[in-house]
Amino acid sequence: MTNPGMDEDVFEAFIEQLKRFVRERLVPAEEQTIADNQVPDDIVAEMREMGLFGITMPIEYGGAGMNVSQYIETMRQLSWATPAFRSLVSINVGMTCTSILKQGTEEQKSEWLPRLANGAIAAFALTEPDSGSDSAALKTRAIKDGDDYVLTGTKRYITNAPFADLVLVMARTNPEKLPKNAHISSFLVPADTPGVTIGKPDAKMGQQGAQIADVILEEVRVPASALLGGEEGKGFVAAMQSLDNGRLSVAAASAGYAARALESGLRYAMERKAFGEPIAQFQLIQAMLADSKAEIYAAECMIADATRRADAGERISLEASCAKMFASEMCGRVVDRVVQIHGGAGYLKEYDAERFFRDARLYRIYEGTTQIQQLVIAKNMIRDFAASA
Ligand code: COS
Repeated sequence: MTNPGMDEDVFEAFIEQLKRFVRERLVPAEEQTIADNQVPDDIVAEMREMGLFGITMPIEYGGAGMNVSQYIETMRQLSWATPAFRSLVSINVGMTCTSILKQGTEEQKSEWLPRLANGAIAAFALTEPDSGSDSAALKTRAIKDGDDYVLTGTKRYITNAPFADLVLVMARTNPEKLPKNAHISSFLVPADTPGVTIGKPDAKMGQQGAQIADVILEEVRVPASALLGGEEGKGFVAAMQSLDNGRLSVAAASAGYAARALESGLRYAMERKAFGEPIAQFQLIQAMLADSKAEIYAAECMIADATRRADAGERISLEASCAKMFASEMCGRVVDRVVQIHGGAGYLKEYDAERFFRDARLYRIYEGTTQIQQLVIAKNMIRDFAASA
């Protein structure tokens, strides 16, 4: 059955309000966010007030009950502004909410979803120093001890770790690799649990304001009720389901940011004169503008199709990977052209093109590199072919 999500009229009014908020509040706050490497407190408070941290949580848990299409459209609109703003809410409303909703027990949903919808911040701790793309090789251990589990290990590049109230930790409940990666389980770990240390935020190429850091777990004792779903072995599937969702969010972020960059390229091309006329009149500039526009439109169409299928209840691993791969690579091409349109000015910090170029680079890496998306796509093609043969 198709998930109708939020009432369509209410959603449209919300998007209009969001567009104004993005242009009137977030874009002017970009400079400070980048300089401080942190979203300003008053902006976080306004984002909470708008309900942005709870858009996907069902209404009975204090959220807005958006379906996938609506949530992803919200992420696309938010991504007109510098990436830090989407980054702050996306782990709550995307990956963490998906894991808890799909795999959590009723008690876990009632305990965590209302808090997250209210603006408690979540981090999703899958990646480790020795396991990035090969998630199932993670080393963090969770050992059963009476009614508790004791977690030990290090998680790396964890978005929002410095601000997190809750860390969803993927850990091994079995030292051996089990079929379908059933050696992995997920744990809901409050960030203030004794033994949890957050490392210094990593210095990055771009996306200032979105912070990442290590999460170090030293004999962190949590009750068995922290085990997601109350059953060992569900952590990998939960992570992959969350990643399907997270990949759509990165696709939307790429499409939204590419549109912002293209607008700045178009404006510059209309204002900047060469040989006595605006450079937008030159066909080689027009080719860059047109290719960018067409590619953004293609990404938007892919995202719309994938999210519609997700709302119809289909498994969309292949479509999410196609959309993430295409949109993030496309965003890289668009920001590169926008630098080119700016010419020498495109290389200067004074213009936005330079930071668009640095910020966009991450979209091709996180939530699975382009190469991982290729693996997922091909794997699904082969499986579907074998099943239909
Ligand atoms: N939905 C539901 N179940 C899923 C699933 C999904 N999206 N993906 C996997 N599963 C389950 C299935 O049961 C699957 O078995 P079948 O394929 O027989 O149905 C099982 O998990 C094992 O999956 P798979 O065979 O794909 O596991 P691999 O160890 O081969 O996974 C990849 C390899 C590379 C796909 C995976 O490790 C991955 O996505 N890595 C990238 C991680 C990443 O994106 N990190 C970014 C940072 S985290 S924010």
